[in-house]
Amino acid sequence: MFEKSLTIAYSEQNQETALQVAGHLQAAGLDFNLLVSHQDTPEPSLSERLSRVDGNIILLISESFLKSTNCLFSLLPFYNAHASRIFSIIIPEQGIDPETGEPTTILVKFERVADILKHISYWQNKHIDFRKQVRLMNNPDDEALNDRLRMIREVSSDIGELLRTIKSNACMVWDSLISEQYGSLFQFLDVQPTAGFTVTPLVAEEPIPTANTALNDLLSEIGGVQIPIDVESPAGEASPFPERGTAETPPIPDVDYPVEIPEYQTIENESDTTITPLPGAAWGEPDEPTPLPDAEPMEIADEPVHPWIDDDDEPAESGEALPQADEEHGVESIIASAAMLAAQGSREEALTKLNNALQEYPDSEALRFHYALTLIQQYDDYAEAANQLNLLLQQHPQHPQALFLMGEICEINNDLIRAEHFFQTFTQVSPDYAEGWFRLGMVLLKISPDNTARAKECFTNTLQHFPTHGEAYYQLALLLQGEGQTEEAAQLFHKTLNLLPDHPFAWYDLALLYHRREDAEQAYHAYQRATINNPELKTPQNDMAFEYHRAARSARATEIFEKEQTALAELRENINRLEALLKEREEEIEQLMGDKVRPELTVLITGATSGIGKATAMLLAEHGYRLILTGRRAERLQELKTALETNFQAEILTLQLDVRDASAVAQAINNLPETWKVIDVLVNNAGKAKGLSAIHEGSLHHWDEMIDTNIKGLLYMTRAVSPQMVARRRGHIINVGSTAGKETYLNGNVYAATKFAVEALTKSMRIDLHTHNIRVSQVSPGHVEETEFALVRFDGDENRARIYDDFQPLRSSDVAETILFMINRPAHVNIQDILLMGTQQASSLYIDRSGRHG
Ligand code: NDP
Ligand code: 8X3
Repeated sequence: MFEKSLTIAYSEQNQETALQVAGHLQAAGLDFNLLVSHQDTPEPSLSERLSRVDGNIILLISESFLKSTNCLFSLLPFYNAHASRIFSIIIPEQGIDPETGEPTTILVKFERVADILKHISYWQNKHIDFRKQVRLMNNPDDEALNDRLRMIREVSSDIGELLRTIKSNACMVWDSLISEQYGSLFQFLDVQPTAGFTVTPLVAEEPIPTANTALNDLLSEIGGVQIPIDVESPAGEASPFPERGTAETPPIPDVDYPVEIPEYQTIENESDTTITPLPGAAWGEPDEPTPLPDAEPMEIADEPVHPWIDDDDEPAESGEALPQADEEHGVESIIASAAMLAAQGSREEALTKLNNALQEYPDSEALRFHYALTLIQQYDDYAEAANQLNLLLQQHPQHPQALFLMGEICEINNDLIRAEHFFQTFTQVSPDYAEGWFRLGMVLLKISPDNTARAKECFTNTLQHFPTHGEAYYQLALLLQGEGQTEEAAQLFHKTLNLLPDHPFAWYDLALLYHRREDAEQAYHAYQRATINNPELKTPQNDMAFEYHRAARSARATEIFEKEQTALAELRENINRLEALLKEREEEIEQLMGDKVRPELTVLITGATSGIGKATAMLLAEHGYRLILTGRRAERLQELKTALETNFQAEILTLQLDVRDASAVAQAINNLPETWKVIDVLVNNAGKAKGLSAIHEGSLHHWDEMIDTNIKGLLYMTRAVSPQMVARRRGHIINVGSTAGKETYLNGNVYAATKFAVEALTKSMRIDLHTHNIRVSQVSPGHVEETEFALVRFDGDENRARIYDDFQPLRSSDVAETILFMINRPAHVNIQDILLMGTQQASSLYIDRSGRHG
């Protein structure tokens, strides 16, 4: 029987699924609590409520969950702090297909960069729009609103990282979990279900993608081979999901619209970027409302969601043709088995397999592309993926998939000029692919919000190739609105709403347009639809402004009319500021993206509890690196972690570790939490001198301690960390040597021998690893103060340790800066060794001890 507490947390829209999961777990004999988060109630966020519960947590992740501020606020730090007790289940939910407007089952995806970008963009828009609301209300001191804004802002900046975190921790799609009878969950919880526990696999009209079907979707998108899926045959029982198109879909309230929706006329001549005013664009009479056309079943163009979908399994447009059928077959099966390995969680093996195959078939486009894709999907390693795609594009400059993916990577890195270049080239290579035009348009707007002509052309081209692209209509509508072409903008907002009937911002923009025209009745209807689809748009001030007609019928009509007039005047004034706010939106996005271009490299430093290691940790934290700090003194590690988190908001993991213990080292590295497994830089710093005796008088104990720490400790760490660097073809090892590794001095014997060994190992490692794209460097300082080096050498004798009183040696921060310099050189530069001493030190033997000239 399960004894620990367990909590199932979910968004209120997923009540029904939560109860089904609960039923299953109850049948398995588990005890648990249900914790529901309401979307728009001013209640504490889900993470705050979860922080008060003990034990394991099951998160039910759905589209609604990922759109709820209460569910997501502060979830990322909570997840990072409690990853080991969180199991996420991706659950389906009923929603509306944005393209067809039909009810459908929605399953959240965040496998691909594009999927993650969609969520980032949703939250960025939400943030901007909410901010717009707050400004419109002209009430800067409203604490509740400002709090809400702050929450949305934080979610908008965390969402990408949160999705990556969920993906890389314990997480499963619900129907896969059921197919395997919740095995992974029970294993995670470390419980046995009651004897005879069994759950009937889900039966749906169309299978909801499982991990494997999702993988096959991906493979078919990229033209790869399919992996056989072990599907359980349907048991013939009723599906636990509501049927598509039933009452589960919230009814869309009918709102009458006075505007005839004319057909959008696509622009034939590509150079003509103006939108011709369309016939029938007159504003309708409120008294004779014309119904908003139903979302007719649209002819949906056969538009693939990503450019690497390959309908007919033909080679990609770039003309990929493997020299021989045998080789093609070999490459395909390698890609398939690497994908299988990745799906089973063996991502290192998958990457190694692709990497080895690349040595054999260096010219295979498919291999290199899959290698880049795997680096992104499994390791979030955008930098190396970009290197690989660059190589691919050097050989095949028109490879469409590589161009598109490079565009996405550059956009994520806020390198908008290059993103424009790649999407632009992509549209030349694949001019019929609508999404390429759309993405190019969005990037152009980000680069230059005022220069709208080219963006308009792009959105127009999008619609020529994919006439049901609702977002393209919306973007065009915004551009026209910005130019004062309100009639045309209104038509395009309507067109957007024909395709995306739940688009809250199209409704809201329409409401504002009606408001400007003082058409309060229509404004009110549009406002209603906006708030149904995004309740955060509903505010008391907006209510008052938009509800004029209703209020006019009431007894207090005059009073409210006056207030309304004031509100209207304020609203009009604020609408005039909209242009300026939209500009700020770009700055906001830039700022958000700017945060993401912090180095995001993970550096492991041994011996970080004092001296050079500690100074390096402080400097790197200040520069935004993620740090794994090790040493034997746990208390010091904790103090340092707290200080770095507080002062620099750094991400820190500490490992109490004695580098002399080979099995402890291996275990610590193998058991790193999932989000810390990728180590980009290893700084082998832990080391010491013990004693200063002639060789015939030395302490065997001291000799062992120096050899075990300085040589063997460095070797154990390197052996544990370097294989993943080799697999990823990326990494940097920096060994802390010494001037004592260059020349010996009186009684320095064994310490010098260990540092000579470090130098030999540095050179040797470099020879072994340079063909794997790994940098190996050494820093060789002379005397360094602000360390415990001398105190340790003389067994805590403070008098003997006063060796820096009569000259100015290096400071620990000098060595830290040298290490930072080595790390942040461009990828093609490896600093092999830096020998540095204080100005008053010429060599191990010559030191100007005439006083500190510092
Ligand atoms: P410190 O004594 O200040 O720092 C040494 C660090 O190594 C401490 O954090 C200590 O942490 C850690 N350490 C020692 N033994 C172990 C072990 N068995 N397992 C894990 N960590 C260990 O000296 P420095 O900062 O000066 O020394 C850092 C490196 O710089 C050494 O390799 C040293 O040889 C080298 N160096 C020093 C020079 C100097 O003049 N100071 C000059 C040239 C090179 P804990 O005790 O918590 O485990
Ligand atoms: C420390 C410098 O000169 O004390 O490596 O050996 S020295």
